[in-house]
Amino acid sequence: MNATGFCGLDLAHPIVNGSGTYDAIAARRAFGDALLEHFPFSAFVSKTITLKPRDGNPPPRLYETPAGMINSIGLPNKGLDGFLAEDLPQLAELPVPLIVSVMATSREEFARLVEGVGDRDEVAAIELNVSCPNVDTGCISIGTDGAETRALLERCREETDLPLLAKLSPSVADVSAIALAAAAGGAAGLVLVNTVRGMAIDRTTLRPLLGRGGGGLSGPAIKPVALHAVYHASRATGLPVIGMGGVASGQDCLEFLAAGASVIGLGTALFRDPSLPARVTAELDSLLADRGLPAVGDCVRLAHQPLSKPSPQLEGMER
Ligand code: RRO
Repeated sequence: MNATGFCGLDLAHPIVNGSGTYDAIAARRAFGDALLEHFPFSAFVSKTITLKPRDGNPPPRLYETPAGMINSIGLPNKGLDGFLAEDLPQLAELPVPLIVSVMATSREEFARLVEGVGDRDEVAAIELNVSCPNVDTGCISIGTDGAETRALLERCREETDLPLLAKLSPSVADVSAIALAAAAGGAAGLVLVNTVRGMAIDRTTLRPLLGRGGGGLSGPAIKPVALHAVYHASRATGLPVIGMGGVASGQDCLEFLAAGASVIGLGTALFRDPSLPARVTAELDSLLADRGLPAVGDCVRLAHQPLSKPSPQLEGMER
């Protein structure tokens, strides 16, 4: 097991879930206490919550593409009060740190969410989702604007001492600029990337296939986009990063670590293979051991080393 640190959290290994891709409460119902004994992630990230309850977007909400998935889920959730009363007590029983993901349509609404979640001992960090592609107002319109992103972080910092993580969209002109703005506002870490804006057309009706029109593309199709964002945002800010986007193997994890992530999120591939976290964690352990890298931290940002000075860990290895 490759223990790692992230924004002051001690994690048993570097594999977590991407927000909204693993329902730990349903899994606990299905597997009982066995889930707690063998919990697959080193921290748990909640589904993004909003201030008021939401039903989500009209169906269809999911569409499988040749190399991924497009979703238009639209944040169905119980709202802050429902989350605190019903979900938080159950999530607090998980044997790992809890990261609560929040999204709002304005700075003040974000601040109210951070205030509501931030004074709960059960919560280890808060993810500010400024990158959901499936709502009309706020959120991604904040996260595509550096000044708005910085102001949001500054405002939310007033409400909590917990680490604030900015979850950013790759659907921007310059993700490093947004990442720098988040850092300037006081983000402790970054979560990269949310889904890429996308669309599917029904082959018969030739109308948009998803209920709301567009959606967010995830899965193997976006791995290169995600690696690019992690590499550049990590390089620009030096902040710790949770990297995600198409991760389905230990090798994928290694690449994200080299690009600059210190923690890796699993998402779309979990829907196909619920046993993925254990496999990926074991694969990563053995890949790091093969390369003589005793700790996850030894691999983080290896890709940032200048070309003229190859990493000693690569000597004697096939390229
Ligand atoms: O719920 C969603 O539709 C959703 C969210 Br909150 C998000 O952050 N990213 C995404 O692809 N879908």
